[in-house]
Amino acid sequence: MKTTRRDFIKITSMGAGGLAAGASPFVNWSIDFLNEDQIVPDDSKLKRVPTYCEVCFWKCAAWAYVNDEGKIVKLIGHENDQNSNGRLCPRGTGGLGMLEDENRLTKPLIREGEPGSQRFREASWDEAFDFIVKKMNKIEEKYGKESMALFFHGTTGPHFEYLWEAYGSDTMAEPAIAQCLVPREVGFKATFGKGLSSPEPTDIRNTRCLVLIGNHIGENMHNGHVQEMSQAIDNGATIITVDPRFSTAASKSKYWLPIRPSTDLALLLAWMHVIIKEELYDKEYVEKYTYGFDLLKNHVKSFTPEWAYTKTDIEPEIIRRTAREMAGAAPAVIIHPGRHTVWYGDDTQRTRAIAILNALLGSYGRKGGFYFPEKKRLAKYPHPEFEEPKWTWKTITKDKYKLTPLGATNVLIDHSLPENKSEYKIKGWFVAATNILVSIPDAEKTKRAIQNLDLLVAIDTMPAEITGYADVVLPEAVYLERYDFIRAAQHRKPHIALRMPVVEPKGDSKPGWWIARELGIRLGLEKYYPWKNIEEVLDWQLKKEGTSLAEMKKTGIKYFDKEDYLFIPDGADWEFNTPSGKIELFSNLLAADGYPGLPKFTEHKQNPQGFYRLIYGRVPMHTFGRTVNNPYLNTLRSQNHVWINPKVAKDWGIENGQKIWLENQDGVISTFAVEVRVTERINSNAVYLPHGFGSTGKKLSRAYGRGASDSEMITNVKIDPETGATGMRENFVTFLLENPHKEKQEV
Ligand SMILES: Nc1nc2c(c(=O)[nH]1)N[C@H]1C(S)=C(S)[C@@H](COP(=O)(O)OP(=O)(O)OC[C@H]3O[C@@H](n4cnc5c(=O)[nH]c(N)nc54)[C@H](O)[C@@H]3O)O[C@H]1N2
Ligand SMILES: Nc1nc2c(c(=O)[nH]1)N[C@H]1C(S)=C(S)[C@@H](COP(=O)(O)OP(=O)(O)OC[C@H]3O[C@@H](n4cnc5c(=O)[nH]c(N)nc54)[C@H](O)[C@@H]3O)O[C@H]1N2
Ligand code: SF4
Ligand SMILES: [Mo]
Repeated sequence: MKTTRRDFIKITSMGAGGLAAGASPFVNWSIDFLNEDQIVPDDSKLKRVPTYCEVCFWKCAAWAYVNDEGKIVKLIGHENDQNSNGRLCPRGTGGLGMLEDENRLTKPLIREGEPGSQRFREASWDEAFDFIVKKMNKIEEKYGKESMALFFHGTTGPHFEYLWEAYGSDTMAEPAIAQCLVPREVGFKATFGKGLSSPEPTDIRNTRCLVLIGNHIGENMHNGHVQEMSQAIDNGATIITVDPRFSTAASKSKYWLPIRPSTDLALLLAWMHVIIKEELYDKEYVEKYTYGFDLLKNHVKSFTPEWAYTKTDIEPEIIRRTAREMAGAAPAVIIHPGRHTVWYGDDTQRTRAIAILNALLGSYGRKGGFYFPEKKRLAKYPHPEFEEPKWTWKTITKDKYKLTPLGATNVLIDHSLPENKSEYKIKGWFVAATNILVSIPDAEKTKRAIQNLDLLVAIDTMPAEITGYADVVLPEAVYLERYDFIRAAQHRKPHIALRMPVVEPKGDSKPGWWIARELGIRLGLEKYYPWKNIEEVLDWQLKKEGTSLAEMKKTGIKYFDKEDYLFIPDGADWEFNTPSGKIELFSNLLAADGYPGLPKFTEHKQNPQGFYRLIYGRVPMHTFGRTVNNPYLNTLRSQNHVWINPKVAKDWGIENGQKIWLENQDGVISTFAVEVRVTERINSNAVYLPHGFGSTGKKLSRAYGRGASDSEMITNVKIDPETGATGMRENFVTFLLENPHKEKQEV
C-alpha cells in the first residue's frame, strides 16, 4: 500500500479541536504541512532504526524509517512502548524538523561582539576546546573547580553531569526542577515517602474520576497521559477541571471550576473538610496506612465550603458535589499532582494538600489511582572514584531551602552575581540543552550574572537566546544523528529503549557524549574515559542485562519482569518511607525542618486596577520555545495570542486579532507585539499567554519576534520556602495599544 506524506503526519490528537461536544477527545488531526506529492514508499522497502524522541522530555520510543538514499521519510511511535503506545504526538512526528532546520548550529563558534550581540566567528573543535580549557584552568586556579557550574536538561545532560563529576564539581542544576516539578516532588515525598518522577505513575486509564487542578492535559501533550485520559473518558470517567481558563480538558469535563487564580489551596482544604465531615474518606485505608488524621481533621474544621467560596468564587454547593463525586469513585480517583507546579510560592503546601486528598480517598497504591512504577537500573560502566568537591549545590541551596532534592538554578545564578559576598562564588557556566534566559524567570538578573562570569559555554542545536550570550557555542548533533544513554525510565513495567544515529550529523555538529569526552580528555580526565566510543559503554551495559547493542538495534525496546507490586494488595501491611512509616497527613519531615506540618493557606495578591494576572501554559503543537522555529511545527502555529475576556476587550476597545504590547507591574514592556484573541474562555481578571514565543534569537528565521514572551513579563518571583522553586504567577500585565518602541526606533 502506498501512503502519502500527508498520511504519515495524520495525527490523532485531543489538543487540536477538542471542543466538539460529545465527540471522542481524540479527533483525527490531519496536518498538511508536507507536500502531498512527496510519496513515501511502501514500509517494507524502508529500513527502520530505533530512537526515542527529544522534542519533549516524555521521550517516546520511536522508529525512524529511512529510504535507500539514506533520508528519513517517517517517524512513528514504537508499537511496544509504554510512553507512546505506538503513536507520537504532533510534536514528535514533526521531530524531523529539528534535523532539517536550516538555522541549526553546525560549527563551533567563538564570540566576537559583546555578550548578547549574537556576533560570532566560526572555529574548529580544537580551537574551541583550547579556549574553554584555558579559561577553566584559570577559574580553577583562582576559585576552585566548584566554581564551574553546569545547567542542563534533556538527554544531553547526563553526558555533562558525568564530566562534571569526573572534573570534581557538583555545582549543577536544571530548570526542570526549580522551574518545574520540585514542589510536587517534595509534597508527595513528605506525604508518601517518595516523589513521583516522570512519567507520573497515575493510573489514568483505569480511573473513574480525574481531577485536574491547573493541569492542562490536552495542551500539555504528554503523550501516554493524553491517550489514557481519552480512554478514561471513553470508559465514562468523570473529569473535574479546576482552571481559570476553559482548557481543552475543561471542555471534556463534567465539572469545570473556573477558580479565582491563586486560591486553589482554599478549595483543596474545603474538599478535605467535606470529605472528613461527611465521613466520605476511606476509613480502613486511613486507619491502616496514615498518620496524623486527627490533627488534619482539626486543621480543616474551619475550612468550610462557605469559607472557600469567599476565596475561590466556587459555589459551596459545587464544592460539596465535586467532593462527593470524587469519594463516589474512590479509590479509583486521581487528584492529579500536576507537573509544572511553581505557581505562587506556596507550592509545596498546595501539592501537599493534593497528596493528602489522595490519601484520604485511598487512591495512592490503588487501581485507578497511583501505581507503583518500576525502572530498570542499568549497571554503571566502571570508572575510578570521583574526587569529592569542597562544596556543592547542596552547600548553597540546602542551607536555605532544606527540602530540595536537587540544585535550584536560581540559587546558582544568585551565587554568580557580582554582589554575592559568600565564599561560594560561581565564575563559569556550562549550559547544556537548556535555554535559561527564557526558562528561568528574571532574565535581567541572569544577564547580570553572565556579565560577571569568566566563561560561558552553551551546548545547543539551535542559535537560541542563551547561545547569543555564550563565549563559546558548541553545536550538538540532533537526536536523530546520535547515540545517547539508554532510556530506562519508570513505568508500569520496567523496560529500556535505545536511541541510535539514523543519519550522519550535519556539518561539524557532534553528539553530546563525544563533546563531553573530548573535553574531559583535554582537561586531563582520561582515566574516566577508558572507552573510545559510547557504543562500548552501551553494549557493556546491555550485555549485563542479557541483551546487546546488536539486539537492541533490531528491537529498540526490551522489557523485564516486574519485581514489585503495581498496587498495594488488598489489606496488606505496607511500609512508607516517611519518619512514621505511614502516609503522613501531618508531615513530620516538614515540621522537623520548621515548615508547616499541615497545609497552610496563604492569601495572594490579586490584580491591581487595570492589570490582569498573567497566566501561561502550553500549546499542543510546541514544546516551550524549542520547536517554534521547527519548519514543520512552525506552520501549525508560528506565534502566540494573548487571550483576553470579551468584557475586558470591550472596556479597552480592543478587537480580536488586534496587535498590542504588554507591560507588567514593574514597567517591563514586551519587546514584540502580540495578537489578541478575544474569548470567553479566560477569566476577566487574567490573561493567558502560551509560553515559548516572542523569541529574541535573531538567527531563528521563523521564531524571531513572533508573538510575546511570557518570560519577559515574569519579573516578580515568589520563592517556595521548602524548595527554593520560583513561583511565576504573581505577575500582572496591562495593555499598550500604540507601539511603545516606535520612538526608540526613530531616534
Ligand atoms: N516563563 C516560563 N518559564 C518556564 C516555563 C513556562 O511555562 N513559562 N516552563 C518551565 C518548565 S515546566 C520547564 S521543564 C523548563 C524547561 O526549560 P528548558 O530546559 O530551557 O527547555 P527548552 O525551552 O526546551 O530549551 C531547551 C534548549 O535546548 C535546545 N535543544 C533542543 N534539543 C537539543 C539537543 O538535542 N541538544 C542540545 N544540546 N540542545 C538541544 C533548544 O534549542 C533550547 O535552546 O522551563 C520552565 N520555565
Ligand atoms: N505541548 C506541550 N506539552 C507539554 C510541554 C510543552 O512544552 N508543550 N511541556 C511539558 C512540561 S516540561 C510540563 S512541566 C508540563 C506542564 O503542564 P501542566 O503541569 O499541565 O501545566 P501548567 O503549565 O502548570 O498549567 C497551565 C494551566 O494552569 C492554568 N492556571 C493558571 N493559573 C492557575 C491557578 O491559579 N489555578 C489553577 N487551578 N489553574 C491555573 C492555566 O490556565 C493553564 O491551563 O507540560 C508538559 N507537556
Ligand atoms: S510526547 Fe510528543 S514530543 Fe514528547 S516525546 Fe512523545 S512524541 Fe515526542
Ligand atoms: Mo516542565
